[in-house]
This record gives sequence, C-alpha cells and structure tokens, in this order.
Amino acid sequence: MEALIIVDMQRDFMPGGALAVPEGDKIIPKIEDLVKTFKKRGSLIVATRDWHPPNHVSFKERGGPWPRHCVQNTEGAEIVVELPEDAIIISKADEPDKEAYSGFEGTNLAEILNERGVKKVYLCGVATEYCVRATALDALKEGFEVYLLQDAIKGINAEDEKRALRELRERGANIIDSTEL
Ligand code: VGL
Ligand code: ZN
Repeated sequence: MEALIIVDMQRDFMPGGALAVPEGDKIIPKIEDLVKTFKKRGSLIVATRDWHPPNHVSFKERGGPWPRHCVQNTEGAEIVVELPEDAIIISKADEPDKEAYSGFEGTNLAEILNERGVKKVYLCGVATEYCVRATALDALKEGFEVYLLQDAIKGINAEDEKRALRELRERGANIIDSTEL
C-alpha cells in the first residue's frame, strides 16, 4: 500500500498569506492532479495541516520565529487543494507550547499508515526545508520508503531548500518527478 501525503497546503502559506511561500500556489494544480492519479491507484490520501492555537509558541509575540499563521478554525488555516471526501486530515502543532514541523510529531499518522499497510509514502507540499523536510525525515525513521515529488514542493529559501533535498537524498529518500509515477 502507498500513501500520498500533502504537506501544509494552507492559505497562510500561499502568496498573500501570513507566512507566504513564494509561488506556493503554483503547485496547487499539480497536487490536484496527483490526488487524481493516486485515487485511481487506490492509494491513501493524507493531508497534514499546521493547526496552531492563537497563542502558539512559534509566533513572534511569544518570542518565536514566525508571524501568527494557520490559527485553528481561521481562513488562513484552510487547505487550498481540493481533497477527496475520504482524505485523512492530520492536524499538527495544535498545543500552545509545542512546535511540530513533522506531520508525525504528536499525531497518530504513523499508526494510521501502519494500520492500513502503507509501505511507501509520496510527499508534496510546503515548505520544503521545514515541514516537508521534517515529515520526510520522520517517515524514513518510521521505516517507510520515501518518495519526494520534486515538482510538487516549494521552499521559502532556495539555498535552504537545496540543502534539505541533499540531506534527504543522503538519508535515503528518493527524489522523483511526478512524471515518473
Ligand atoms: C511551516 C513554518 C512554520 C511549514 C509551518 O509548514 O513548513 N513553516 N510553520
Ligand atoms: Zn507553523
């Protein structure tokens, strides 16, 4: 079994949002195509979302690095890609004092994937050097075969993104193009 994991495709990470990833919106059609492809293959579709309380520790007003973003139940936290009804939504970093970049951290994602017999995970979304990177590293640690869809991810900083991709390749992730599916 395989799963497509769509990382943090939320309004606040798109241009005009509170913590915009440059050209983050450019990968929306690509990800929606991937959803169709993976649905046809009978794969599991998972979407992670950053789901912060209003007083989250990562926010500048609490001494964190980020402007307030992806606050629970606000427009900024909405997922901007069309998802099938049976997609599994994983909310992360939803406690005031805990940061979590990885979709596996503080969630039941690993259990869900293992229960369904998932062996391979395909990752897309934002931001490459933060939440995509952390999710991919944890997926490797959890023993999944990891495929990063390089044309369906976006980073905040080009250099950091490059470094993250190099690191992920070294740790055993497969970096592929969605045309190779
Ligand atoms: C993210 C910064 C802060 C991400 C989340 O989804 O990559 N980045 N919170
Ligand atoms: Zn966040």
